[in-house]
Amino acid sequence: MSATIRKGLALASSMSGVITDIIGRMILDSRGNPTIEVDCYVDGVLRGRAGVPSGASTGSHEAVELRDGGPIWAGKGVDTAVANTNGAIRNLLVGLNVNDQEALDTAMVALDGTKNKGNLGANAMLGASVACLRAAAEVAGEPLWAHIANGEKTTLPVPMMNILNGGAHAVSNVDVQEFMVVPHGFNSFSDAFRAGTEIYHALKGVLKDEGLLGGVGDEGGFAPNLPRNEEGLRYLVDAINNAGYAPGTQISIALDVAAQEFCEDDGYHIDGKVISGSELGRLYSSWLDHYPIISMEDPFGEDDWESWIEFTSREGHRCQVVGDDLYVTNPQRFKRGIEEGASNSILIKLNQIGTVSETLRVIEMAKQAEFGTIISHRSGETSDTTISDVAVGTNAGQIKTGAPARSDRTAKYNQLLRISEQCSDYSNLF
Ligand code: 2PG
Ligand code: MG
Repeated sequence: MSATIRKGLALASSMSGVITDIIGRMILDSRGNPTIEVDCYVDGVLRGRAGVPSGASTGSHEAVELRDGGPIWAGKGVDTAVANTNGAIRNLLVGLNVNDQEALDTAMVALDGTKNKGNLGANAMLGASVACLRAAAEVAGEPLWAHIANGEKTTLPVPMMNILNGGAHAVSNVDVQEFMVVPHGFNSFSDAFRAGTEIYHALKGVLKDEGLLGGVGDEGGFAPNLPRNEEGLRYLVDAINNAGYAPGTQISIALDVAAQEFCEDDGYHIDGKVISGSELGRLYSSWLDHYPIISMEDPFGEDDWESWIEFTSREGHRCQVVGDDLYVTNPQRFKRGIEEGASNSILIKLNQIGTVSETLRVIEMAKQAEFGTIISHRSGETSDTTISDVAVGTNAGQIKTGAPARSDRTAKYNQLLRISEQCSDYSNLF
């Protein structure tokens, strides 16, 4: 045996899984705002790196994203969060074993000591948590999705592709934040993804013909001004037809209304009118009658439980009703939603709660309650692709990660294409 091989074997057998360093730094996200990147070193080697996303239409009950405030970076600096990563979090995690994610996350939660992660910052904590997760998979020599699955069932998710952007993600008059196509009538992820992408390009043609093609929104979808929100549904159906697919059987529509953004004290401000939660619910019912919509996210404000319950009990049988700002991936809020029948599905965002372990527990809660689960990006993203592996590894069934354009969005879809070479099971839920 050569000396080099002997040295290599000795090194491998001495690999303990001990975290030897945690390094946080500022990087820019897809909107040009500061965010955090964290590196996790195990036995002296860089094994895991994570980039932390950031929302624009954030729920007020989300865990705290620590920003510096002040004049620099328009208040969005992350120097304090980076200092927390390189100080308190590093001190806590160095010396612990990377394989026990639960222990690492529990220790961080205890160190933070607040209910909303306001002390260390959910952005700092999530960066460290995901960097450790990625490092553990690397040390184990497993693909991340397989490491997360830990022997349980895995599937490629149905993609929800946001091809027309409005709300807080676009400079337009459209209130509804996301008009998505859901290519569900296919036998593989890659066929579904191709169809959704063809429709994205077909929509570009439809909007161009109407003189409505301008820029794109934060998630890569087109961002036209429209006379009424319903017109967005019409254009999506036109694009589905023009691409040669069957609306309803092969391709359906999902909306993220993000209604909190237009929910005021006097009611919901939509299409230039002010209406009640019940009236808004009836508007949605008429959309459900006329368009192939299979999923409605955040149809009402984050604390308007009554309207959620009324709508889910009337329409939950024909449409997925998804809580995002309503639940903020928080087990307490989600428990209430399950008990009261406020929705039948939940959107999962790691940075809303701040650690990997807590996220996985909420996904488990959803499965127990037979709720649908959608793993989601944020409107501000990095090149990090962890959510793709989380979607496969937890058998979540659905992912939403924007348009099939702009590398912050395509990074996630491209990772799913890579995973599909190894894991061919496709979740065909609808
Ligand atoms: C949402 C997300 C992602 P943001 O509302 O679901 O699309 O947007 O990250 O701005 O909250
Ligand atoms: Mg949402």
